[in-house]
Amino acid sequence: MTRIALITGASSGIGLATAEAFADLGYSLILCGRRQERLDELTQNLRQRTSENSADEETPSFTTLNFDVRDRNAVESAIGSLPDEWKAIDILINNAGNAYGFAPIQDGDPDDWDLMIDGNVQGLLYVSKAVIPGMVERKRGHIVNLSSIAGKQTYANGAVYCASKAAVEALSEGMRLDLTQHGIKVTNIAPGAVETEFSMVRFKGDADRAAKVYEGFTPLTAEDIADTIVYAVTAPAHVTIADLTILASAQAAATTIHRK
Ligand code: 8X3
Repeated sequence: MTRIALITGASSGIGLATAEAFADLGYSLILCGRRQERLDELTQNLRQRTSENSADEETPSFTTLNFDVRDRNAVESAIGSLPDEWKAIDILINNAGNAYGFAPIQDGDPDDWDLMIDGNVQGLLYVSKAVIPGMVERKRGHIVNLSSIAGKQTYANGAVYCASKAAVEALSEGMRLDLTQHGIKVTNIAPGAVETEFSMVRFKGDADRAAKVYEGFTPLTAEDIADTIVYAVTAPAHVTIADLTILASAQAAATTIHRK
């Protein structure tokens, strides 16, 4: 089998773009998400894409795991159920995560807070716990955690989302401290404004409000972030890309965007 990568949140946005970029590299993929139909569709597309692209090389394989990262038992049993040929995961992309709601702390909805902390922090930990011990045993691996500019700069109305991403920053550092000695690389990726379903989820389906986030400038695409992830995972063995912040050229800081 070719190199194996497990990607959470693979059914859309940065996860999906990373799946495509990795398939082009010939990696075999464990595509994880909550929407099985989307994962099936993605698998079909990737099979077609790789059969067209890889004439001589070994064709990568694809499999799917359907779970919500917030459900600890589901995470353990899904990843634990992988057949032997899929167990030796080389690369873990902790991408699943979302923002829910945009409000000052006094008006925040605790259900939204639970979704963000449970998904962005606990979920990342559950998946990591299911994958890291095997990497330690094999003495190799690469973990890529999707943080955000929001993990480095807190902004108004986003306290809990920013806190959840600040936790991801700390976990990336902590993982690197614990795992470097076991031959495992850890990369923290902190994107700024990327046009995906992110704002639709944050604003709970308010399409006009979501569109306004990306008005008057050229935002990043999911593919831009996938490119940086490829850069990190294809770096030479002696190089760790520890932490990358990627902003749109019109974005100077989390909430400073120069719009036309
Ligand atoms: C997404 C980027 O700036 O909307 O994490 O928080 S931002």
